[in-house]
Amino acid sequence: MFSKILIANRGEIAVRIIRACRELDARTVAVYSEADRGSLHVRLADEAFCIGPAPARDSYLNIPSIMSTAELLGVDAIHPGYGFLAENPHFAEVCRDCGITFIGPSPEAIARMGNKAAARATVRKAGVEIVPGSDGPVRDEPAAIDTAKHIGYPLIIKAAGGGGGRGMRVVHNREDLRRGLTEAHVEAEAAFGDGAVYIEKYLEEPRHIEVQILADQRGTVATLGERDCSVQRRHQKLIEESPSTGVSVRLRRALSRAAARVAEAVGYVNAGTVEFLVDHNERFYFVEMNTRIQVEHGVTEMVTGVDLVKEQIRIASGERLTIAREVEPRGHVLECRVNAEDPARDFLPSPGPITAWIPPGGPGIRVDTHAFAGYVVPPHYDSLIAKVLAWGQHRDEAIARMQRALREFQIEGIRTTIPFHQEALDNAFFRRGEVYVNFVQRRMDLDGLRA
Ligand code: MV4
Repeated sequence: MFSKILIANRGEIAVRIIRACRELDARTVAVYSEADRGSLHVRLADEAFCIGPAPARDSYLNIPSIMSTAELLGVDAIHPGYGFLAENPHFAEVCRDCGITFIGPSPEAIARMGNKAAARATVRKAGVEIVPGSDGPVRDEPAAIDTAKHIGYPLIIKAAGGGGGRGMRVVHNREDLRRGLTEAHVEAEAAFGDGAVYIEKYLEEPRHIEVQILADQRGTVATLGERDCSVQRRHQKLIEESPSTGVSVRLRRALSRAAARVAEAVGYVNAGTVEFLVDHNERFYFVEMNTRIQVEHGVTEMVTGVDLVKEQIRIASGERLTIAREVEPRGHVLECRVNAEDPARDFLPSPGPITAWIPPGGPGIRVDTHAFAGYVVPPHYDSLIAKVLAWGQHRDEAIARMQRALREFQIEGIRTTIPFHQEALDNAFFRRGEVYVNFVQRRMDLDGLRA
């Protein structure tokens, strides 16, 4: 086991990682920006070091600053959390070159899955179904038109360097396709420094289902069931749950096997998530793989009892997996993301001082947060301030506990997404488990929150 670990992140995930390190008896180094001096991760770590000004590119994305801190303080491993440098193959390589363990997959696996067009090719070769579409990036307009002839409209154009919904556009005919290709290419070049785009058949009303995996250095892959992340708005997930109301025991087994095959195909080591779109006929298609711990990992932890962050660290230190190859869910878990945003004003960010803070508790509730009374939510980073998770023996109990927890949660000084969650949990379609990626847009009336 490592003796000292640097956490190259901030917010609730930095706190979560410090907790795992403590339980594994590893010392911790927090790094922080000038905006995060008073942050909880700084207080909880054994040592803390300021790595630069507030803008992320000067601090949490500043590789030289982070690496010199790591060397100065003599850490043997770095945990990147999610976001920031977590899926940067160059950073993983720099760690390797410095003789510091990157708690994550190899730079090669990150790069392979990071290029979403290359990932499709790899996955298809492994025998897992992908959404029908282009083989790799589209070469030019005639090639795109040819692909469109084979698979038909509507189509979706995606950026190879993107992912998570960034830089996608839906097209309905040949004219759309021409225009969309040019726009997507220009946008992708600007946003990701890679103009490559690929095409898929556009699925109308899928569920977003992702399978959690853990893979150790011996090549053992374990699956830990799925999370349904269909409740999202503009590609920001808001509610996640496990198990999915749309996944039967038979489908879970098929998804799990497919996810394990994907991991094996890239020699994957670490925690990872294989994302699928599932249609109304239980057909499923690989869309991308995330090579990091995810925001919503706690859902799987609560429904399986496995501590994913500790497992990541154990795996990176060379230990073998000791859990079952296919871990089954027990009960039902929901997670609501509490963001410092005003759902009545189109989810406008709402940073600033938190004047009152009373988090919920009691049976079945877990709250992952870095906030507290007196904490000032900085405007520089994403707006997640807490994740409320509720476990129940059945989905109805998990929903009731979540509703109870959200009523208990007292936050003053800033606006939050709690009113959105209360509306969603009351929604008849949600309660029946009828959630697809267009749920928020199609089934919710957010004007009601303006009152
Ligand atoms: C799709 C899709 C429909 N068809 N791909 C969004 C996140 C990214 N990981 C995959 N995403 C999607 N890919 C095909 N072939 C629908 C989504 C999608 C979505 C699309 C438009 C508007 C909102 C969406 C919300 C979730 C997923």
